[in-house]
Amino acid sequence: MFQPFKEYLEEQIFNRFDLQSRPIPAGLESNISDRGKNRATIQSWCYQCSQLRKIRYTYIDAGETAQVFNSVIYPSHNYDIPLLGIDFLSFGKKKILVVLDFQPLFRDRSYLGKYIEPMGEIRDKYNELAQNLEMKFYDANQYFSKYLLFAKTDAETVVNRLFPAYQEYIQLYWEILEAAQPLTNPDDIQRIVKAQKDYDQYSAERDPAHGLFSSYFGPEWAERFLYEFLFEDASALAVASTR
Ligand code: BLA
Repeated sequence: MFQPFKEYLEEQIFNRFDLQSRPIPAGLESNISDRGKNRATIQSWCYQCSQLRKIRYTYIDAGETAQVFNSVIYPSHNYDIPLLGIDFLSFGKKKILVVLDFQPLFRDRSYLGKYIEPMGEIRDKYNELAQNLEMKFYDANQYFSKYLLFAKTDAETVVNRLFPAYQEYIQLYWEILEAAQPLTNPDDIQRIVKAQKDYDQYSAERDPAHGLFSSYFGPEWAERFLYEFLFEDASALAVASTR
């Protein structure tokens, strides 16, 4: 279902950047859960280049039961620009949830004006994908922008509307990256290191996929996948007792 989205992202990053593979901890690159007819596979890829320190994406294929494409692009620490966040989920073909955003690291007006306002024009073309749904796991005011695409939708809309919207958001993301002035002051760079780390901590603690990973691949694998790969700058100790 989301394979063309993965291929588009790959085509973009391979052609635009001088990519190097970024290692994925042993055992976390892929996994297969075989419970009779409910076979599920998960596979992840990770790259880096001078402007982007971590480009990761994951595909879960459980046939009709579940298809997921999830990705986060982390800019290098000398760029203060938002992270690109993608979370497209389809369960049993009927329940399709899509989220796409430039995830802001800061919320002051000048930051939002510079990096989030430009999304508005695209967002306004895709009203049906911006449904103002309530968030149950996350806080919409942390690491989400007001122009995020967030919708419960159907397969036809995924093809006809989400795909062009996705391409436009990604193109705008490259434009913002290209226009961004690299930071040189060590204190400014440290501020980004901390903000990206806080994002990982927040995301690891709230990730609604923990249960999904755990049910397919077991709780130990799920915990490792979250803290050693997806959000590797988060510390697991802080939440060990809450799960
Ligand atoms: C929701 N994301 C979800 C849900 C799952 C995942 C299972 C709950 C769906 C439901 O309501 O039943 C799945 N999350 C994943 C997977 C990975 C993951 C498979 O991290 C990793 C491989 N989530 C992101 C990113 C964004 C994001 C980058 O990982 C930003 C665009 C958003 N996911 C997001 C939001 C929701 C969601 C906003 C709704 C959660 C809520 O209601 O609070």
